[in-house]
Amino acid sequence: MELLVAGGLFGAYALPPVSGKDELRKWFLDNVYGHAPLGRPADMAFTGNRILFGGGRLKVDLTVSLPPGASKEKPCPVLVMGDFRTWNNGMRGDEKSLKQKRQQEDLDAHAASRGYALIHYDLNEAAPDQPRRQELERLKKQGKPLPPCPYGLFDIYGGGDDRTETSWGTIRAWAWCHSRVLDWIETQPMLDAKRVAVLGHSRLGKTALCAGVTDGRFKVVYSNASGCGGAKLNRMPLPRSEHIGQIVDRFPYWFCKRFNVWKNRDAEIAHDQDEWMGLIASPTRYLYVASGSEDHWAGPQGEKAAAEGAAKAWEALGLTGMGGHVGYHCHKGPHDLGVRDLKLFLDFCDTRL
Ligand code: GTR
Repeated sequence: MELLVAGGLFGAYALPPVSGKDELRKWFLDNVYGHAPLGRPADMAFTGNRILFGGGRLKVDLTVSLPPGASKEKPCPVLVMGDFRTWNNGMRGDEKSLKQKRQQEDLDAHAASRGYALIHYDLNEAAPDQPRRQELERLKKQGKPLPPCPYGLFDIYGGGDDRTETSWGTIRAWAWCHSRVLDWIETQPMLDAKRVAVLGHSRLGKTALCAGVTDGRFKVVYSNASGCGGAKLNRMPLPRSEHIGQIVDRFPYWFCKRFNVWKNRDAEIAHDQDEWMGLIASPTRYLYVASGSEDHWAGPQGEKAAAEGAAKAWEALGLTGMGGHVGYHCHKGPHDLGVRDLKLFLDFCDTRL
């Protein structure tokens, strides 16, 4: 068959289209995000709101905001997200970082006022938002001794220097870490581990989708302005939006190496992001997608069309897609996740989570 021929239509490494849920998930992990090398690690431990990996060599601290009146008798639903400190490779004292911090605090307060716990954390602690070499240079410049795992989870579980074509990229590693947060939630009596939503904005929206597809314990999955590699259709011609070539050139470490095969071939990619999100479909699970009307880089039309495409996976199960198991809104304005978005998302969750 033509698609299997090395160097043929789909290139030497790209895998041909597949059918079947497991095969499809594998296709996306092989071609786009890479595979996590393990599930729940034996060397993980919890202490307070801290997750320790590799026998304590790496720590991830969770910020937990609880709604008033949360108790063991009435455990509350939970929202998990990577927080805005992930931008710029961590918080700095500059105005942009401070604005992101305030934005996160507003989200925490709104979630609490609606009866939801919100857990967020700096994903740089799990895997720095930088290529390895740059991260090491950054740390060396600080003049302090290097931490035990300067490149986070990759230094403990592999896939850094020894990266293969299909090793996990940073988005997959972050999504894996969201699953470990869910492991932690399962130990917390005030939190209802059966009612957990995973969400995120932009690169963290791509991450939320990856967590939702790879871990069926997340009941609701919300991508906000995730664009290319997230909720946007690659095949839809949207000249002002980000394309695969641009994202792999700027952020090669977010994806597996093999994603390069699809560079400048967006229109012919074997499977598109509606199929990726459709993998979340089940009678008990829900998808929510949001965009910004002026966010041309993320491609709002491509995100809406992908949500509609994904909704067909629920319809195939005899369920209502859009407006039922799948929600969508587009705020007027730019690339952003604000209280106005969280409000609409929680309206969706109130009757589903
Ligand atoms: C952009 C990138 C996008 C997007 C965004 C973000 O520079 O091109 O894919 O995810 O960053 O995370 O803010």
